[in-house]
Amino acid sequence: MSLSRKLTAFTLSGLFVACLTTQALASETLFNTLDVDQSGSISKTEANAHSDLTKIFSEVDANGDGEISYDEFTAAGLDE
Ligand SMILES: [Ca+2]
Ligand SMILES: [Ca+2]
Repeated sequence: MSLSRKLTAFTLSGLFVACLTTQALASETLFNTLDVDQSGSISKTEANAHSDLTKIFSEVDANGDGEISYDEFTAAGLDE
């Protein structure tokens, strides 16, 4: 690996750590990861990939429309 490639890898890992340590950014990143199709909400299908989320889906979906919005996501404290 060349020196410039090593530097690039180091910078990228540094950015990743910076993201993880920023709470607001981390919760948004988590939400975006779960929202696979980037529709702005987590559908039951998307939640099914995560058994823990499937179990609490109906509780987190406060308005019962079958999708978890970002507001419902943060209100449930899933970002903590
Ligand atoms: Ca979605
Ligand atoms: Ca909802």
